[in-house]
Amino acid sequence: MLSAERKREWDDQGFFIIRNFAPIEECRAIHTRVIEICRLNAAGKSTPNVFVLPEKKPNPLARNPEDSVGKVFRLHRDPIFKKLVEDPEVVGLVSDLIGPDLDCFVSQFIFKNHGALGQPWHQDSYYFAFNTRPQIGIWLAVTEATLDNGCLHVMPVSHLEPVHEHVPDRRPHAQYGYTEIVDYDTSKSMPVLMQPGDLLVFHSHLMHRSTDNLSGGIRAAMVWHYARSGTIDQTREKLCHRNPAHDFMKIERHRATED
Ligand SMILES: O=C(O)CCC(=O)C(=O)O
Repeated sequence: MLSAERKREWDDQGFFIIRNFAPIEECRAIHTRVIEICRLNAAGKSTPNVFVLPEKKPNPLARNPEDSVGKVFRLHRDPIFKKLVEDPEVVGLVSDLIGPDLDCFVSQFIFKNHGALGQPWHQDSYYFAFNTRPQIGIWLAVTEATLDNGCLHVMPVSHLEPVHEHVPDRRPHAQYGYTEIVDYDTSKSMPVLMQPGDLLVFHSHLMHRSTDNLSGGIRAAMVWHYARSGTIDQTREKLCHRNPAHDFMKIERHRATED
């Protein structure tokens, strides 16, 4: 399923983009469901397995509960998101990269509301203390992602780097857990401008960041990660804490023709 061109991009750059992967209706349905989860959460009704992380920076334009949410984690057992992470095309591509048996172990909807800070330069593997590598990240644009509203920026070829030291992000209002790479020249990075439904596939050593949302609207994305099945989460042993965002779920394979 992985074309020779995408395989080359993967090997050479550490990522590739699939334009128009998801129809706009699917992006809207995802967004609607996550808003519903935020509103239920604000009313004291939690959704099984899911947790909602407030945005650290107050949003002066906030009207509804979701306007003050940063991220919603552990969505991949909820039916609409399960269907997404088990999408045969994505699973096929990822299988070609890391093997046929996969787990999805983390998923998050990122609101990035007006004014929210971006996430500084990092490698996702820094956060994944596992016994297998790489993990594969999927970043689906739910809204447009622009320079103004805080799109991702990637550093091509940095997937060949080891995991660098990450120092705490000390900006006021930095989101919980943000850390930063400061020992690598990222001046040749490139922005990843996306339309709703575009999808980025990236290596867990690829250095990437996002910038602040300077626009009046939101820049929403659905992000999830795959590891080889049987991967052991060593977060507790190596980092002396549990990562509450991790939730390993075996991916069921569906034929591409099935709905
Ligand atoms: O979408 C963003 O603003 C940052 C996402 C990111 O860097 C990540 O999920 O690792």
